[in-house]
Amino acid sequence: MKLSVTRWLQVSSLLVLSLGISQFSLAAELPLQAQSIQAYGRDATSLNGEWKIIVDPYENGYYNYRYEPFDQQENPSVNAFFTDSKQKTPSDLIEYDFDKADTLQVPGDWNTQKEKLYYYEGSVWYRKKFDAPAAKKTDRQFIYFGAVNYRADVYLNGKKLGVHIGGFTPFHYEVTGKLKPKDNSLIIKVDNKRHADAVPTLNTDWWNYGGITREVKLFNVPRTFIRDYKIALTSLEQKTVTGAVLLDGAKGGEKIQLRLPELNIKQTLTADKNGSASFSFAVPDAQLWSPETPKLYSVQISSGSDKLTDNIGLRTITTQGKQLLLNGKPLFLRGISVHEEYSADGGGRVSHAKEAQTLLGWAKELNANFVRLAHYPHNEDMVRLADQMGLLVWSEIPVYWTINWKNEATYQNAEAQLAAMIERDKNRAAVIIWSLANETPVSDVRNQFLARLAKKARALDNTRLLSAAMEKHYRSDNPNIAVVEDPLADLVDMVSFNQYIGWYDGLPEKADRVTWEISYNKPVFVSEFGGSAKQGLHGDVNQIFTEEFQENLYRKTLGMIDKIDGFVGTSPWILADFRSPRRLLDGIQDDYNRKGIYSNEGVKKKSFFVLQEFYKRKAEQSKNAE
Ligand code: GCB
Repeated sequence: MKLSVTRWLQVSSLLVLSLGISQFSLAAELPLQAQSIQAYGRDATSLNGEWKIIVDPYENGYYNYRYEPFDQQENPSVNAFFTDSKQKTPSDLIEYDFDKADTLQVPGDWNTQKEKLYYYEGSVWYRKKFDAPAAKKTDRQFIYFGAVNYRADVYLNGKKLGVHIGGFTPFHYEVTGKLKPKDNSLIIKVDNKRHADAVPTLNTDWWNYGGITREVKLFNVPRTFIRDYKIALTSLEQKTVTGAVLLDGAKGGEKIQLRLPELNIKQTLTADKNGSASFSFAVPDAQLWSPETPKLYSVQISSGSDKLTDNIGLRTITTQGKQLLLNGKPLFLRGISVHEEYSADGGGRVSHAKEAQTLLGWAKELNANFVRLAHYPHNEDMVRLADQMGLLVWSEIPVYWTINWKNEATYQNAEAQLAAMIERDKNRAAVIIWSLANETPVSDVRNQFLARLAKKARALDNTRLLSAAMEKHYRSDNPNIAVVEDPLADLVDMVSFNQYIGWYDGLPEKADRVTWEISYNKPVFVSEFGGSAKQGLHGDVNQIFTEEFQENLYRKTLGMIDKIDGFVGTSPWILADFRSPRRLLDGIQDDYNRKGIYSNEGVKKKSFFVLQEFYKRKAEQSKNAE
């Protein structure tokens, strides 16, 4: 994909012409919950901390005994948990009491906070009581959730705000006029049951951590506020920065100030009747963002009494034939795949920035310049830290293995997750690749599903590359020639595939014999390879699960993939051991996928040093080529 400002403007103006709206109005097509709101930099009241919880496997607080949802009845029973009822007289029959209930920390998964919830898949009710923060009469209020896995039914003061589906993306509700000065009751039924039609589906190789896994906050904004903005370097040759700001509550004509002080940019924009204003300016002296110099510029946007600030990197990512180009220069991705799990000391899902920092620090030690954030959008801290630390990012949605391709609701769900991921992270220079799917079996319905998703992704963001982790097969006339051939490869910018020669496919020696035929004129990326080792278990190179076996597998695989024509990098599987219900071998796995080059406690295995050395060499080669 070649990118230029003309192309970007063409797409925007095409939309303006055909839909009569600005590029930002695209979001209006999405379900409300997926509409973007930039909340990271806002002053907010945190609703994190201790929440009351009731574990409710039969969803007794949700359904009556005829299995009808309480929240769809005109006069819901006091035994509907969202009513948060208390006895008024001693004879009242109320069969729950949040005040007497147990507690959990938010953000956090429930599985690792309470032993009895380790394997739990079902509903847990969460309740937080809070006083409304001081606000002006004209202010509007929003409640924002970083992520809840998987379904959240949200109630405020006995009224339903909505339902959100999808465990890894943010959502929010406007609660203007719905808050009381004191003692508000925010109740969420969190349900992490797996479903065949869901995204992800029933079968995954990671732990299904339930709970309010990311932050919850409440913020005030003026009646007309800065809802969203997009800013990117769209022409390397002209050093043009292009973007737009979207005001919510605008009538048109409002002024918006945009500043990048370090670059002496000071612009006054005027919102159109949809609240949107676009801009474009040249930054001839800007230092471009790269892993070696992750320069971020402060961006200040203000309108009326509203103000937002961010730190933004400027760079381009393009391809030319089989080359990947960052700021026009060939790029080799020294990567590692990462799950959003920090399970040292018994923990689980990453819930705080310091854990994200630890994981990314481990990647830096490896000489990595790239992380594949598998297999779902990670928390915003992770991506923002990558921006600061100089780690390029592959971000993906949990369209994993055997999604129900035929179901329109499954498609809509995947699309909403894709849109929410793109909308949240579209201003992060570190993110260079949106990935659509992982190891999905080729079929017509799957191809159509993913083609729709690809189209959507390009409509939402044409400044980044698309990819997907595909699979290989062997040529029928020669078992030593591996081929990547998938209609999906035509839709993406970088041909990526996972392969496990030496683990699920023969012994590591097999890598000495296999050669690769990949006939697309696109960069080639090996999105996974690896094998398991229990840290501290030593033996012969042919003894499975030893560090020596894994080390040898890394040596052999790196030797093999380095010869692939168009090879632009790899993200071996995986940074650290992570929990999976599919890994049941006692004494070795103990609920962990052991393919980490670090143990889950952060101890390096022998394979780490093989990869570290390989990346050191690659970094030197890249430097010498400049
Ligand atoms: C894969 C999957 C990844 C698994 C890994 C494994 O191909 O993409 O999610 O965890 O293999 O360890 O089997």
